[in-house]
Amino acid sequence: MRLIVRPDFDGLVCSLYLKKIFRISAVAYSEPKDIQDGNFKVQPQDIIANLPYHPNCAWWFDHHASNEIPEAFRGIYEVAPSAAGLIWNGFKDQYPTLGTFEFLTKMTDLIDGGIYSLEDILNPQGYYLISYTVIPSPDLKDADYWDLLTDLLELNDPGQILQDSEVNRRVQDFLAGQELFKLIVLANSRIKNGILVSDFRTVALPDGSFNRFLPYALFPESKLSISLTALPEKPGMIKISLAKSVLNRTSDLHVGFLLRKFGGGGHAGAGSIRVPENQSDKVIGELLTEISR
Ligand SMILES: [Mn+2]
Repeated sequence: MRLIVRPDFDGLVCSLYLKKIFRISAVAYSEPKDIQDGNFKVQPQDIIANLPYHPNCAWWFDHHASNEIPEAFRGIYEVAPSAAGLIWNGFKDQYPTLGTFEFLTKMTDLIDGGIYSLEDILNPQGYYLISYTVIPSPDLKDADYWDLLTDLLELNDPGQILQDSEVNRRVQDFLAGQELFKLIVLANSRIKNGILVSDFRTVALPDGSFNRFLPYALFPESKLSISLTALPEKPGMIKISLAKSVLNRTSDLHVGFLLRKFGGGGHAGAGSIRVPENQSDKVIGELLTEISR
C-alpha cells in the first residue's frame, strides 16, 4: 500500500508509525490543497494521514477540525493535537513496538499543537529543534530528506538524531535563518496599544527556516500581533495578519470573526485580510480600535 502524508514533523511521525502497522510499499508527500483540488491522484489502496480525506483512499488518519467529513470511512478522525498521537493511541496495544515511542508522541502533540515555551522558541532543543528542519515545500525538493528523517526517528533518541550530518547541516541553516529573522523582527516592530505591530512590507524574510513564533518570544508581554507583508502577486495590495500570541494566551478575541468585518477571515487564533497599500494605516488604526473595545 502507498502512504500519503503531509510533510511536516507530524506527517513524518505518522509515516514512522504507519510503517509498523501496514505493509507500506512507498511514501508520497502532498499538501492539503492538492488532495482537495484533485491535483494529487489518490488510488484505491492508498492510506492518507495528516491530510484531508479523499473518497478513493483505503484508510484515513487526521486531526484537523476543518477536515471533518459526514460519511463513514476506515481509519481514525478526531480533533486532536496531532495525527501521530491518534495513530499511536489507536494502535499501541495491538502493536507493542509502538509503545516505546511515548516520548516522541508527546513531543509531536506539543510541536503540531503549537505548544511552545519561551525557551522552546529562543533556544530550541531535541525534537523541537529537529522539527524546524522539516519545511513543507510544494516542489518536494526535500523528499529525500523527509525519507531520511523518518528512518532516523526510529532511533527514538533526539540527541542521536541530531548527530546525523544531514540533520545537523539543516539545523545550522535553521539557526542562521533564526538569527537573521530576529534582527528583522527587532528592526521592524513596535508596540501600539499593547499590540505587537511588525511591518515586513519592504524586507526579505530569510529563505531558510525560522520560527514564525519568534516575534512572540521577543515581545512576550504582547497578547496579539499584527504583521504587514507585501503581496508580490498583487501589486498595490498588502496582507495584514492578526494572530494571538502562543506565549501570552490571555486574549479572548475571536480573530476570524473580527476580521470578517474587514472582509477577511480566519479561525479563533489567527487570520488575515488583504487591503490596498494606501489604506493600511487607516485599517490598522481601525483594527486597533476594534481590538481594544
Ligand atoms: Mn498534523
